[in-house]
Amino acid sequence: MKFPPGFVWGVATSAYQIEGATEEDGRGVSMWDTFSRIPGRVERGETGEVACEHYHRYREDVALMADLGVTSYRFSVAWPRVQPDGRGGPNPKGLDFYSRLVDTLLEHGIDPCPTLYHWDLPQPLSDAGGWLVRDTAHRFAEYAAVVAQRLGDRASTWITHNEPSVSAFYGYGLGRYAPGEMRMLDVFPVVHHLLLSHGLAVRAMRPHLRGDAITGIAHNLSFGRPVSPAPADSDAAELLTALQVHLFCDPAFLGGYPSAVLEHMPVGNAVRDGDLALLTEGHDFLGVNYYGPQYVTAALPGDPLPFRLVDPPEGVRRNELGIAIEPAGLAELLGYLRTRYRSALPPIIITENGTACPDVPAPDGRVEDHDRVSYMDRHLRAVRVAIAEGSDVRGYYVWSLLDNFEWTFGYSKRFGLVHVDRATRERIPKASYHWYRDLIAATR
Ligand code: GCO
Repeated sequence: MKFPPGFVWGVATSAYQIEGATEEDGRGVSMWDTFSRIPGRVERGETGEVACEHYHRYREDVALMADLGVTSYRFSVAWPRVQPDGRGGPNPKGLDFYSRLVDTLLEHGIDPCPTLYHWDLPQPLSDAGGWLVRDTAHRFAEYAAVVAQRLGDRASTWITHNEPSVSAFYGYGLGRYAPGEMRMLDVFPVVHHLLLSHGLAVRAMRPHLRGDAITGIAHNLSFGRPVSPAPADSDAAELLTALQVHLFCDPAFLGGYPSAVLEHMPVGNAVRDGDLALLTEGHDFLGVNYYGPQYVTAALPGDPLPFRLVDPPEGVRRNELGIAIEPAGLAELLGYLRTRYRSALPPIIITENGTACPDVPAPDGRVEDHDRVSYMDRHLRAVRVAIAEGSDVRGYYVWSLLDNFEWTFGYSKRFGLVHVDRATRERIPKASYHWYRDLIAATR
């Protein structure tokens, strides 16, 4: 497989999913610490308290990445480590950790790609209303400036938010993720404050960033797919696509919110004068997290949403989380973005792509995850197709380096290229790790 010169090969992780050490070195409490302790929220009552012990084993993990040959590492910074209360003077020990991590990466020739927010809002800010309140966007900008001040001399690719749509819909709409609110589609203020906070953060970070620094958001973008060709199902699928793609990308690339989507969401008075200009700022690239499409049918009477999320139909392959596996959907999505946003669309970085497999080690300790190899191979071929058709894709990050805390699934689902033993945290590279290493070596 050939890729454009300078193509970035990476792996991605997030703080709460791997770090552990949640009570060390002055880290504050995040809304995920709180949420995961509520009985029934996470399988087997698991939490991120220990996770992969990455906070203490980061050198070993960077060595694994160096062997793998990745050119970049996408990690997230835990806001509560940097500002335990979500505001005010920084906690030096928290910042030191990320500074050491960045230095270690650079020693191995790996570019650090920090993400500032992967869902772990400091608890005091969540208690004060979280992303429902505008003040959180200003607090985020202040936090972003603190991190940029410390890491901005060494990191050049910056992501503010990971998947604002998951923050909004899973966190505040469906109650599946922290903070667990069930407002259904009544989450427009959350969406707006998240997107607004990107513009505010980029403005606050700029003075501290290197001249060659680029900034963007990682959105999870996927299509709604109708389970049947019936018009009501197609309409439902179109609405879901609009909620996932248009609602989050139109403000940046078309200069405003999609009015058809807003008919389904109470807008209130969240948008103030000057906000729309801020929404278009700081998009040097678009981060695309792609796993697979979401199947839907028309809503039934009494449903809380204007569509019904359903499992993929018979015959569609799915991963351990039940997500449909459709590599061609990635090329289709990239084409859709080209057509919808034309010259306003910046270069794209695939900031996450990966799958969960059973991954049971054989008696000799090897993990032969051939399904993951096939998943990555087919998705990278889809990226090639999109590039040939005109997409400007600059890089690809596998989700994830390590088996980790998979949110409400706890540790029961494995996404890693590296197997992590749940009792000893011993790391064992899987077959997919070796495959990815060979691929990177062959393409460089
Ligand atoms: C996401 C998150 C990851 C998940 C992954 C698998 O993109 O949803 O970045 O934290 O672990 O997506 O569900």
